[in-house]
Amino acid sequence: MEPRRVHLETKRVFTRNQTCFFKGFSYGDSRRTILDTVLRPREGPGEGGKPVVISKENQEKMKEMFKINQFNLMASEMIAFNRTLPDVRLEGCKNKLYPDDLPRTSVVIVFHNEAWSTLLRTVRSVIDRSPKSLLEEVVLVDDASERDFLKRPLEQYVRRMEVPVRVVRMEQRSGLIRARLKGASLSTGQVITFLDAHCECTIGWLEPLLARIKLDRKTVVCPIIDVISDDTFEYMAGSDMTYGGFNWKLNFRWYPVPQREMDRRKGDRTLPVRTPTMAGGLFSIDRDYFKEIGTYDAGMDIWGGENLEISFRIWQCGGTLEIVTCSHVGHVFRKATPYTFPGGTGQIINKNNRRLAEVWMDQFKNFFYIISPGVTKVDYGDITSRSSLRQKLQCKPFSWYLENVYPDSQIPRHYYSLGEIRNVETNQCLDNMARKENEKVGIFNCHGMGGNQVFSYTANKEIRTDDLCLDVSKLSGPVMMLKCHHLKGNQLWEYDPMKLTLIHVNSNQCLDKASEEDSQVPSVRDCTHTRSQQWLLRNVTLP
Ligand code: UD2
Ligand code: MN
Repeated sequence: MEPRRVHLETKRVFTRNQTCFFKGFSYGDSRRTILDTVLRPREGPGEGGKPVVISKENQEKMKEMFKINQFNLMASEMIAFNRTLPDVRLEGCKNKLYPDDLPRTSVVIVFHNEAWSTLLRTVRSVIDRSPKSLLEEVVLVDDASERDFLKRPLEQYVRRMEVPVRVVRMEQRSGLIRARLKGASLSTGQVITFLDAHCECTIGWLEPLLARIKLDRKTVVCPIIDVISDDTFEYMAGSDMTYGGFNWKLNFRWYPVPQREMDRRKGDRTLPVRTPTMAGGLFSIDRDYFKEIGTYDAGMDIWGGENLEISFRIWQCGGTLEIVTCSHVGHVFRKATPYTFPGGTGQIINKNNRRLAEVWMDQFKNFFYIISPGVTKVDYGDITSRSSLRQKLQCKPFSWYLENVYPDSQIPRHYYSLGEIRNVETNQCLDNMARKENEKVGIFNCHGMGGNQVFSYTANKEIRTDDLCLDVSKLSGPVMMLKCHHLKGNQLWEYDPMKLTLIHVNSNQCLDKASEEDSQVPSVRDCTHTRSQQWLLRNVTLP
């Protein structure tokens, strides 16, 4: 998963906390931390969320240690478990008042080979920054870790904490999905809050989450996920202007909150954002509702897919999924996974994704299948119980979700074609060449295998490959691949099914075969209606 774009807030934390405290607002047990901060501003490494600097002589050791968890373990070990953090909330969040009788929550944290310091800092921050009256317990689920310090030493350590902290063990490596199911089933709070094992909760994180659930038990809520740097452990506020989506490959992605959602909230950024998907790791849900909508798909292994699966399910089966912008929790985003995927990373993630596509996405699963060649060969096991769950709950079709929840989705609700775009003269196909955003689209011999040669000509007259759209901003090109903006403009193409031309409307030029200068990119030229400007939009059939 990629970290969301971050914006830095100035760190006026101490004065802000002080003001809040003396105004007498209730912050529960975080008061102790506030008092500490006010009376003795702490100076240690990482305090106030500042980055940790590792000395020159320790750089080699630091790099070695990084490999253990794929984050700067040395930095993490230097930081206090109860380090102070900036109050990154919007001003309008700081004096909101919440009902006294909020439901209590259990916090379930699953881990496999987590570092001691990140795990304990997660637990500490939960306990220090949650009002005791709202925190039922913390349940730590050890997914068959292979590190001795996570066995008895962990149990002994957490026994001394002021809130019950239970450690339960999976008998064998099960993956985060089944580990969370076990933690949920053994916990007792009215609400279940899931967190990853390398998080830090900030002041006031819990009340706004629970308040939404109290208002409507079918609302599932996520905090804004702030970024704890994997390099320095610096704490950086996440943006309230992005929400959760996904691309054709079924990767979770952050996208800008669209105007319609800003309008619905009348521009008030302190109100919760309705989000099409959740990142997966951090959310609160009413226990009975979690059960009612079918918890998780226990047929999913290790990692991946469960976040989109529960998101689709919540929306399609009558619930609501929100990002509560007044709640901030930090998470260490990593660039690589530190642990094994028994059976192969691709195999497992593809299996999980196939299960969610088969159960929830109806015919739109083809976008996933066609852009991921070979994935249809992956066995996804038995899904009958999940399909009958969908039946039983009378969940709405995926097209309803696209129409009503995610109209700005990367998967178009309506489209003319999904497949290759072939040049009549050269018989070559448009090809994204595995290039990235802001690069030129390519052209290459057609291979008929989908993947990089899959484009969709949508009802909005965009030519898309995944979340990128063909875009021309200069006369005579080049044709670039930019994030689709849904505003037509330079991304508007008119296909003439008789003449077979693809006209770029803004420049009034035609898509043409490769130019002399570069044989691997298509060109745009004045329309001459020659064969090199004719294109066949073919629906590729799945293997
Ligand atoms: C994100 C989510 C994560 C999960 C995942 C998709 C956030 C911040 N994180 O990936 O919660 O939804 O997407 O599946 O939204 N773990 C186990 N057993 C395993 C593997 C992992 O217990 O076999 C634990 C792991 O120690 C961690 C949690 O599951 O506490 C999530 O794993 P991750 O941190 O590697 O996932 P992340 O943040 O990349
Ligand atoms: Mn994580």
